[in-house]
Amino acid sequence: AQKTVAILGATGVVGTQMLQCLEERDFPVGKLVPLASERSVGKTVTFRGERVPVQLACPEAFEGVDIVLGAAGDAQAKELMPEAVKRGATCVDNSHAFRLYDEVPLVIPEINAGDIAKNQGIIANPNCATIIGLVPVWPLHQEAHVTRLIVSTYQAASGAGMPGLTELEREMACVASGEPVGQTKPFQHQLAVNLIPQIGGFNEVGYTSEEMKMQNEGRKIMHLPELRVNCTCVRVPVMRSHSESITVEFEKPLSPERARQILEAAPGVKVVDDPANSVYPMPLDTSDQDLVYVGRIREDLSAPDGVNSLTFWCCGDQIRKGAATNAVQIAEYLL
Ligand code: 2RA
Repeated sequence: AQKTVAILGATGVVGTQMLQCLEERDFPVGKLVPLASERSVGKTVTFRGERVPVQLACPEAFEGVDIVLGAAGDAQAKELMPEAVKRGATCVDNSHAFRLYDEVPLVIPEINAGDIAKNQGIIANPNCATIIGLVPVWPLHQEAHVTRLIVSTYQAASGAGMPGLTELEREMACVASGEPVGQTKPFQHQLAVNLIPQIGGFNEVGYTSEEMKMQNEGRKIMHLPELRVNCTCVRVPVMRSHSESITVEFEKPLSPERARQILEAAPGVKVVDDPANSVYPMPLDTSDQDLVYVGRIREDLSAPDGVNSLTFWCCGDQIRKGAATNAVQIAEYLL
């Protein structure tokens, strides 16, 4: 049956991508309700070739809405998602606001689609780096039981939304022309020809909020409360794909060859791994598509005797599988 679908944050990078995913996946949208803040009211979005006016995001806007795709920040999600649920909608929210609430399923469909049915009106979309890292980890876990992850992420500017994309483009132009970069918002420092080892704020033991998401969300999604995670999240001068170097410790032995075999059959994964010919995942190849590319699959030479450990490299589109596509895939389970 056709659904009335609202997109909260319809004019942002993720909201715009959600529209494109709904079209591509032929989602049964009977009526589209694009919602945004005051400054975007009056704009239009294009959906199935038609221009649809953007409405003000407010509680009343959710009257008659069946499904809400949330692409707004934590504060607006916290204020408006419960209002939408009150009016009978089911929400798939991409903000961090509800991800760790016990009553809110946190879902990557390739891993825990079964949790969707437990929702009480809100289903949370995980953080982009969590999604891109766990899509390949999960099938390996199913065979060899993961106990520990050591992750370094190389996160694209798009993670900071349109402001991140436009700032990196601006800075690259400055560097090319020899002009001083000047301000660096939304980043703490200049990103062009640089790396910034900070995404979010630091906690009292020196980890950022982004790094703690990998541990806290990973435990909830994979139902592994004992999972041990050490994560370092770095902002890199790349437009829209996140990359991750992941070392996985397992209870049982798992060879690189067997891991490659498992990943070649895994949902949402594409194995791109021929180092002898310099073939491996790269952001230039993974942008604007929905699969997580995995390569550099190899034994962890540093593993102590008796510890089963593998290392691999993966890349995925942060705006698509890292946010919009994953949310629409969850919404497909609500039909
Ligand atoms: C980032 N994961 O990359 C955060 C939010 N998208 O900035």
